[in-house]
Amino acid sequence: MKDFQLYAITGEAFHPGRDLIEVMEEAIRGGVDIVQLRDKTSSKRDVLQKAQALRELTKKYGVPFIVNDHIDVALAVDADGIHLGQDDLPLAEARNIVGPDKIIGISTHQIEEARAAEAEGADYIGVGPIFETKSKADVVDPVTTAYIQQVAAEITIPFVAIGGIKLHNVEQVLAAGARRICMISEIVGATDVKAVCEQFTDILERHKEEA
Ligand code: TZP
Ligand code: MG
Repeated sequence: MKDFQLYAITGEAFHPGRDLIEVMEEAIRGGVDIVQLRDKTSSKRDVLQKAQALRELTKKYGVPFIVNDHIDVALAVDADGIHLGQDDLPLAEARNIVGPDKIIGISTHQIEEARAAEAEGADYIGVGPIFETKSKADVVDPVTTAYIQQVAAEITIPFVAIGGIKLHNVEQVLAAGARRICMISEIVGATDVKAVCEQFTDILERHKEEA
């Protein structure tokens, strides 16, 4: 898959009164280089409609588009991939459905899950929640930056750190070995979405130069 560093997940609850596509376009213009539609409450039909609009937007900017949970919606809109949790369809079954060319990302919370995802052919893994987050229901306890260090030392597929990442703590995440970061609230809940993404992009680029 095309590499990425700044991953934005949708979270419409964080921008009441603002249009989903407008917010995500600002994020992309600020440097977001992969977008995920995550919607745990809307009807399938509404998720499909949002996915269609986001597919159009991401295609315009050449940014990969991932759909959380809904494999059927991902296929219907020709998304670039899907993101699955530990309780979703097993990777092998999902791979059978989407075929070899789609990106499959898996959320992991411990090194055993990361090893399994790598062995089973995931394209990338999520590593988190690093810090406390209010953006996910029934979330497990923070795994802390110690889990980033473990994954960085052992796992060879791309991994993205997620969960409670903010401008004020992102340096800890990068110092632990993460090169890709993923956020909901800090990005889509920002007053100036583009400016926040530009700041994250600058931090990531600076870190690359120092590495
Ligand atoms: N998976 C692990 S933590 C999380 C998800 C979807 C929520 C991340 O949201 P935020 O607002 O960046 O903490
Ligand atoms: Mg899921």
